[in-house]
Amino acid sequence: NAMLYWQRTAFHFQPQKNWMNDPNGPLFHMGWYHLFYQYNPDSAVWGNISWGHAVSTDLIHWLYLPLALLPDTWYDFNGVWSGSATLLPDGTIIMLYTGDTNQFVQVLNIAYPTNLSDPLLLHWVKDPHNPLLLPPPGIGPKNFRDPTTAWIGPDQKWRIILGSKVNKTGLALVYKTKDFIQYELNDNYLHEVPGTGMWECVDFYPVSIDGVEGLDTSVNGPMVKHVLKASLDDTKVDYYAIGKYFVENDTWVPHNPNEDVGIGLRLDYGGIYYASKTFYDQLKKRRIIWGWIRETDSETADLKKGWASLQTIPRTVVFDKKTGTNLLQWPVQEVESLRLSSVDFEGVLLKPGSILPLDIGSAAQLDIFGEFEMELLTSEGIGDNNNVGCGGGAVDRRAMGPFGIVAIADDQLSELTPIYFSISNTTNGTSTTYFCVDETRSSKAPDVSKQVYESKVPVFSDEKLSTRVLVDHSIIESFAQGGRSVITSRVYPTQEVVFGAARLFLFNNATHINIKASLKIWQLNSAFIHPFPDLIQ
Ligand code: DQQ
Repeated sequence: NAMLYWQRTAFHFQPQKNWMNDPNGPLFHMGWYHLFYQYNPDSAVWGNISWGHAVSTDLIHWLYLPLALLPDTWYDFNGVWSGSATLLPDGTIIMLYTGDTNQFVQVLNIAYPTNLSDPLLLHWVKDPHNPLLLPPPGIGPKNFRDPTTAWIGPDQKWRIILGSKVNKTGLALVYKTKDFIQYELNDNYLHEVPGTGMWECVDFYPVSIDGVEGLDTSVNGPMVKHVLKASLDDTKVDYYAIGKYFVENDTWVPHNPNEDVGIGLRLDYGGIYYASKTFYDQLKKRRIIWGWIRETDSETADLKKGWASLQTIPRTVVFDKKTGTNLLQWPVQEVESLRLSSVDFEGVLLKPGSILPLDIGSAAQLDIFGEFEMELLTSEGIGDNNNVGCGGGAVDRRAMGPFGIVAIADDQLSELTPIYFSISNTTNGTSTTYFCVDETRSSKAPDVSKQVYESKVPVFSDEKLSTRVLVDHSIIESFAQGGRSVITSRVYPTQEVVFGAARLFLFNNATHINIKASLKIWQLNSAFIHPFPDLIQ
């Protein structure tokens, strides 16, 4: 079926076939980036969870390797669930992971590569001491999972956190260890937030407030802030907060209690981004974040396609020094190696109520940079609409929005996905900028979930509105203001796009402003993502 074939991506990581979810244990070793992932070897739906494994020298082109870990012992019989890698100073690689036992109890396990001088880390062994930890008193057997990368304190003990909950309070348990076999549980939680429910895939790492480089996980000091991230099981959303880590008692406090973990900032406002995980890339001195993007079509469609889920383009993550309140995420620079020809558009005028095709040929694989300048035509009848946000989508007509890009559209505009800004206006002169993606007309298929995704994005008076958009068949990753806000969405166009061509447009549905748009658009090549030659699964 051509439609299902078209939806497979060209430069996003996905397995050859079957189901994938969380990214696991990312690391860099002897010239290779390793990505492990939750994988069902047998079907395009969740189950039989094993660790898939792939390697890359540039985070873009990938070679599939044989599965790294299988659910083949009593302590992970119901699944080799999520976990993280720690690289020790002596070169040892520690892989901590969650086992779901034959009794459906969540436990902590450890595995190691059998041969550290193998750059591919092909063979993994589970330690005979497994399981290392069972849920402690007061923690339910199904609420104890997803160990982080470890960091070392001044007492030379390593720390890890695991996600859990007590009643409806989401929390992170801290364990200390010297040898990764024996652990002591801290009396204090690292942090807890009432009402947020079970915390999955917690992540905890330092960011520099003055430097440009990423920080290895154990770095601390006055010029460092710590990010705590939790994936909320109840709502399936990844939330983070920035705060201070107190190593004396292993607690963390958010800088802004109103933007605590689970109630404030999100890593991605697309609502289908989950279970993200960072790692420190010691080669290029940067911190990189991976996130799992699920399908929004039906399970029946996934079974027909024979695959489900993607990983995002790996993104660098740094502290936003300008706002001082959020992270900035940006596609790793290696994605630029896929660029082919480019087209520039300078100062394209978009009058109120206009839509304009961009003559760039096919628009299924693109790297788009767009800048938008607003010219107020009249302030007459501009009104006060501070709380409408992204509203009902791109068809809204408001004083200062929406305007932006239309991706994965057909010539007749029967299917289309607008990525846009919309500015709220108040009579007292304050305004809020919203960055949005409208999926409501992205597909004629009846069994696809189609949302309007909304985020608020800080914009300074010396800044133009800017966006970068990566288009790859059924996924669109959109970044605003240098990565202050990110929205990932999935699109499943039907006949016209698939059998004609995907097109790109600009639009301005605002009533009181002209838009001047400047764009640079690259066609992107496909990445090479194949089985490692001569290695049979
Ligand atoms: N996925 C894993 C768990 C984790 C969840 C199981 C998050 O370890 O909590 O596949 O998506």
